[in-house]
Amino acid sequence: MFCFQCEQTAGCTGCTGKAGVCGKQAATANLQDELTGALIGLARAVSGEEPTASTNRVMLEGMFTTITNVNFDDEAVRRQIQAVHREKNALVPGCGCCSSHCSRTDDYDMKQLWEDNEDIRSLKSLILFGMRGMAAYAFHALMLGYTDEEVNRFFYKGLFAIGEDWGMDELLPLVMETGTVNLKCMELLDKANTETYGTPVPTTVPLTIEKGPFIVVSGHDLHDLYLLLEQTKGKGVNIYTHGEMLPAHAYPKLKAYPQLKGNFGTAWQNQQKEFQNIPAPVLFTTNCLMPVKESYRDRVFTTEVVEYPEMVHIDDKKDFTPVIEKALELGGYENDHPMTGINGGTQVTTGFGHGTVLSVADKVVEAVKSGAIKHFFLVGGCDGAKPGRNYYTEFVQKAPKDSVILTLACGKYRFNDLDLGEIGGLPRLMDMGQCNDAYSAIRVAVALAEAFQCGVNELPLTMVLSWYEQKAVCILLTLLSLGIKNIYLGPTLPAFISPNILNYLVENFQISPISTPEEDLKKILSK
Ligand code: SF4
Ligand code: SF3
Repeated sequence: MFCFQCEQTAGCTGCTGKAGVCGKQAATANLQDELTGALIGLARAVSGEEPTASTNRVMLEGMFTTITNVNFDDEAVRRQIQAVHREKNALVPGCGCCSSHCSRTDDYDMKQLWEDNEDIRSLKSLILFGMRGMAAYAFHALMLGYTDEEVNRFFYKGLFAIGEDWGMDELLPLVMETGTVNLKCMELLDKANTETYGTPVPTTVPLTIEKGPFIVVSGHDLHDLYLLLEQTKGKGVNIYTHGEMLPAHAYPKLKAYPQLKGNFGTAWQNQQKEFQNIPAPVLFTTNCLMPVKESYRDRVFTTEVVEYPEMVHIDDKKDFTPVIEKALELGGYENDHPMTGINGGTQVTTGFGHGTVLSVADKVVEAVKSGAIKHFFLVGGCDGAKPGRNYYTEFVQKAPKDSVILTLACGKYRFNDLDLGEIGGLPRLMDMGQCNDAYSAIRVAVALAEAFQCGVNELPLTMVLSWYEQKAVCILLTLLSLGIKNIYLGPTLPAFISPNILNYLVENFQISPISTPEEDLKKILSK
């Protein structure tokens, strides 16, 4: 196996051997490569043909399946490969058994990519991993009935390019285009989420688990949460969000369910500790699922493209009865069970998306003009297991009191239970939502730039990002495609960025690896 798509990759170079650091076995990694190769074959078949809704769905599911911490199940990946082949055969019937085989629609062998020149491999990896992240967002939007032709089309274009013998000049613009299309995709998902469930409103979320049966629901898919809320109506089963599902509490139509009570635990990398002997089932709708431990292996359920060997999978019919029955059987805690965030806080807040922040735009602009707010920091992105991520907690703690911290994605669990007080009538810490809600941060930045009649890079705004998996890759590409400079990135730089490509990013976008909170704050604030 070879895989270097995430931040915890072995030795900061690549996972090889029997299994990856995430627990993905070599056989699964190889099958995922085979799946990606088949998707490239599908992209080849699509050039000249019209993909159908079913081709698009198979494309999104296939790409989503290969994201870190999503699918550990060989059988499931095999089924995906077969589905891709079926789609290809439907598009170009007879191509596979043609007597004058031209190899035009053949599957691609991913070894060719992994063994390519390191700069080409780097650019193609940026496109591929960025598209994997984007596929998850497009999939969530699709589940709510929203889809976009330009977004769908780009997957074929990008994958086709990966299979071609192209040079840096042809690949670099495609890297940027991945970012541009992902902005569109995040916008689509924002529209899907807010039109379906309402505009998020500031919401306080308790961390205590009330006594009695409950279900923990993890991942990014709001539609799955909605279906679960519907199916648990009047059943005496409470629902707690976990990880990236936390921002769901802020959507009016989800918030309206009385059984949606609070949030369980912290970021994904703590799940093996936090789920130990948990008296409730856990439902995973997306990443980040870690290898399941013995003490809770009878209570993990998966749905959508998440699968893990021997865990019960809820299929597309979305009948969550087995999860609900498990909750009733396990019974939950006997008494209310207080839990805290990483820093001992007993509640967190969320719901500061673009709708909320822009509704008080006058207040924000006034606070900047009066000097009450001197700087904005977007401290957001993924959390992770490797050491060095305390940087983000310390950064937030050490940021001057006249600065506002915007945050999003699961990296916020490092500091979202801290009480940072208020500034100009606004909370100093504002959670904008999931990673895809980077769209909100962009909307706010653009609106501020308009209000101050300057470019986004001239605003007193600094992005301090943490990455782990491929969704962070597509978001980073979006920010770069918008020309946003001076981003601080950590905890380490991606292994798939070659020294030459890094130089390019530093020269053109002044990306900096994080150093220490003190040094970085000094550098940022002295500008
Ligand atoms: Fe390694 Fe990350 Fe790939 Fe898992 S996803 S095999 S940890 S690089
Ligand atoms: Fe987290 Fe896995 Fe990336 Fe949506 S849940 S951000 S790491």
